[in-house]
Amino acid sequence: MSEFKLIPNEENEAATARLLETGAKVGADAYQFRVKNQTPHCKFGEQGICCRICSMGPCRITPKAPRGICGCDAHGIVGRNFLRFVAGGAATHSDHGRAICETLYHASPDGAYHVKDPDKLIRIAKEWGVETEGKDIYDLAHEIAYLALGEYGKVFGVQNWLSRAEAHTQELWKKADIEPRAIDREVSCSLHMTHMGNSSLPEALIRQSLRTGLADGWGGSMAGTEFSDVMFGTPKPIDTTANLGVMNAENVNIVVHGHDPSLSELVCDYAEDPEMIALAKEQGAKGITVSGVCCTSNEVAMRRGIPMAGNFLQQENVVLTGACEAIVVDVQCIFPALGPLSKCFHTKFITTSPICRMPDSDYIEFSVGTAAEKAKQIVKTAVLNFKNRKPELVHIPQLKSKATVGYSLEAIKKQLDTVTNSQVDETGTLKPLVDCITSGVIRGAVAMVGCNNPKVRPDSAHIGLMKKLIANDILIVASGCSAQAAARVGLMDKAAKDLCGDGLKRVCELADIPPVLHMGSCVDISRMMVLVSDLAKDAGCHVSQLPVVGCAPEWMSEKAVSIGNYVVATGIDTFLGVVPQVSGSDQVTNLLTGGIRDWVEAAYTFEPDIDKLGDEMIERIEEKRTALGI
Ligand code: CUV
Ligand code: SF4
Repeated sequence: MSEFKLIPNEENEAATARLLETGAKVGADAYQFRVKNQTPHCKFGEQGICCRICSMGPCRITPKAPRGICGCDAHGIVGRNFLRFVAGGAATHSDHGRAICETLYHASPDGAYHVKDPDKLIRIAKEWGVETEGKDIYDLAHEIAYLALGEYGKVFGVQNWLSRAEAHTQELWKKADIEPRAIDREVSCSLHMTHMGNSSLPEALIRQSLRTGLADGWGGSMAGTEFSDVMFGTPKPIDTTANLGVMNAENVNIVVHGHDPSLSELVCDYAEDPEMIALAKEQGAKGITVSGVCCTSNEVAMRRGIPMAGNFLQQENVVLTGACEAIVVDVQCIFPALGPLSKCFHTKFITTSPICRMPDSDYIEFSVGTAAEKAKQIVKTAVLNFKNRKPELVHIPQLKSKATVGYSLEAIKKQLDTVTNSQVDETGTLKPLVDCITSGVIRGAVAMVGCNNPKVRPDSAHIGLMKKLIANDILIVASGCSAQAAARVGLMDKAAKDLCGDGLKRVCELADIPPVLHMGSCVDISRMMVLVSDLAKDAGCHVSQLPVVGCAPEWMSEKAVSIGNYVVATGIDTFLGVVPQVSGSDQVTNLLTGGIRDWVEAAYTFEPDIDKLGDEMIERIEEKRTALGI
């Protein structure tokens, strides 16, 4: 009998309820209340049939008014809205990637940013046909960073990294005319196509949506992942802890939130500085605890074992503990609510990026040139704020799980090698995994990704699906807030093997891995794209034939839809638990859930019933196995 127990969702929910009691004492607002004020949502918006891209409108489609003033029908309006949604997401991820490239361009041996993984840099240089022999590693870093920045605006040609895809995938992209050109061009072209009086043909709009998604996944996000690894190290398995109990009532608590590791890495560095720790002790604290929220948390957890306080919908909770000296943010997925909320407590809400300016925050602008000095200022501000804490408001829920994280593709290959003791080259092989899948010891794999969303009982879909899948011998790779949902209940504890079917359990024991592998932040879904491509190459089949699917059961952001598009366009069936705002057009819906299969051999399934969603994924995996004859 298994002795291992996950933290039940009820306990997490009780912890949130208790935190909201503290909030009530100080007059704090919270998303749970704002959801009530915003429901029911606008029906036109929900179905995607409101158009406000020109000032003859806004126009809304109804049975009595089937066309906007310009004559655009529901299909054109829904398709344009969808494409704009994708463009927003692709722009966001890719701009994050660009910031990483810029940081690398300024890396220097005596500066704040270094080349920690020179081997990876050299591998990329060889891939891109850049001479490496006899070059200083920093000169090479600057050269590659310059080329990478050029990918955003390259004049002709398509994204460099498309060549990593399996050959058949590349052919499909070419045939469907969705190979992404310059990253910025695809985003810009999407805005152009959706301007008043341009495309209203669903097929053209969805084709561009896929292309723009690919510019993200195989362009901007991949740059974010690869060059973060070059500078901060390629993740390797590392132990950490997760859930709100990682905050420490006796310490100064700094919470990092956002996406760009350039900020959080340095904050972590300074929090370890003896001078800062001494200062914290002078203030009456025992030390300094840095923990994370959202993707920035994934970044520093994977590389340094920094504990994960929570995911997207936990961001208000960390402030509600009354024990957060500073919540330090860079870009993306940050609630503007943190401003007013932090004012109800002693918490400093520190914004740092010109991309993300918010009222009621302390703005400490962070840039490559001033990084070290600003990171120190941020840590110091937090430490000096400890004395302002109101002890009567402090309550940290005592929930904490163990997690092993850091499964980059390189790390997965290495871990598999330890099982087979095979002698492989520096980049390794996925053959042992192929063998496990072929023999049926593992039935397949699911990439669990994306946010949480108050439209779903937070994290219940992530956790429920993962439990069901691993019990059915399906391996999970996870990223983003999905990964954090898993970590905070214990699914990334190696002991969680006890919750698996016999086959997966054996693999977990042999390979010494948890059944849910943490592959990183949302930009790191690019790691998963290379993983499936390599898997297909090693298995000698196409990506679309692999018993592998993608799932974002609680997604909410534009970025998530951009991700969905590149996952599908890479040949992986993708299952969404929150229906995108396209239901107002059967043509667009049919394309996304079926028609695009003719182009990319994969499509979406929308299913808000989470149990059914799980069943359908398992069914799809088994269908693919049958088709392969395994
Ligand atoms: Ni980038 S996009 S809430 S932090 S996964 Fe988390 Fe991940 Fe969604 Fe945002
Ligand atoms: Fe209305 Fe057409 Fe203008 Fe959209 S583009 S707001 S449908 S007139």
